[in-house]
Amino acid sequence: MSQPLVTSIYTADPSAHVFGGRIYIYASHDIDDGPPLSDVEPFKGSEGNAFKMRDYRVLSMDRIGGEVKVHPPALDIKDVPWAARQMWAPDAAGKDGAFYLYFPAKDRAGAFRIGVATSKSPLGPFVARPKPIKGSFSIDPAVFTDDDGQSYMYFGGLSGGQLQMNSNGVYNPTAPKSVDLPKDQPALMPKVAKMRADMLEFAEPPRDAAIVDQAGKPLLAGDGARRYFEAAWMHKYKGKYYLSYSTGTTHFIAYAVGESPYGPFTYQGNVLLPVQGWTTHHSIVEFEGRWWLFYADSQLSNKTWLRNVKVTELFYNPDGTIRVIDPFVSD
Ligand code: FUB
Repeated sequence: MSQPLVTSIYTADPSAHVFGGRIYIYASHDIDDGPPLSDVEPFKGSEGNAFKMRDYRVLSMDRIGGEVKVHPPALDIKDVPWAARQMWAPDAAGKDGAFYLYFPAKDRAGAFRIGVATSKSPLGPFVARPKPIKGSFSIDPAVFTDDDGQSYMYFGGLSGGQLQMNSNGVYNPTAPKSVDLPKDQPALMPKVAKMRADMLEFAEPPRDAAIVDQAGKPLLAGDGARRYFEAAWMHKYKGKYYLSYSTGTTHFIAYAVGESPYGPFTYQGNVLLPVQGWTTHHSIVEFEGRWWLFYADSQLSNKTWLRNVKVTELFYNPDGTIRVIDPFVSD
């Protein structure tokens, strides 16, 4: 069983990247800040209220197994003009010597939006743009840059992540609170949008990144063990696009493979079996010719909202499928 990478603070939702030969992990910074936020206006209907994060901390290391440095706050909610609360799972990207931190937070109306902050260093401090990305909503941004230099953002999360409140791209806080659409309808899909060359805005309206079964049919809302819930991540392996994600209520990290960054993505199976705690969130990154799964569980606190990030090696089978990882079994 992998052990927490750091124990001095609680961290979750690790998005790992290699910049200049060093591994950087952009994580949620979990805090124990009293009881869950109350279910009152303007936040009525929101869930995930125990996750009250207010800043981001970056972890870094020069190799897997090496010393893990915990860096000072990279971005604090007080320095984000539009954000009111709940800085959830972030991601980062680097381009032409600049670094971009992407993050969801609730605005003053209680709607999750996705912001971007910039820095000359992968460690920050990052300076937030005054407004969220136009046309952004929901949570869990993951920015993938293809071999041709074009970047795409994948995002969205059900339930407390509000994907079901944004079905037309317009925030509707009175949308049914139920996690899923009717069971026999196609599930809500993660969203994908091309990023503008300056990495600060979408270059197009977000569209569905369809996850389909082997027959090419969209996964259904009632297919809880396979349908998308939150925590999208994109990586490329041998020319194919691997979209991995959390199934939320059933606690798997699953994956689906496509021929284009837009999909459709055909469901393949699981990457990671359920971890300790309710949430599961990951990233997959290549470092020096080996592949690594960064993930989080609640080993240190035994509380679902106080998590710790971990890493374990990920292996492909010769046919390109991923060997399933059981977090409670060491190799
Ligand atoms: O950390 C808060 C939320 O929990 C994330 O945004 C989700 O992916 C889940 O891990």
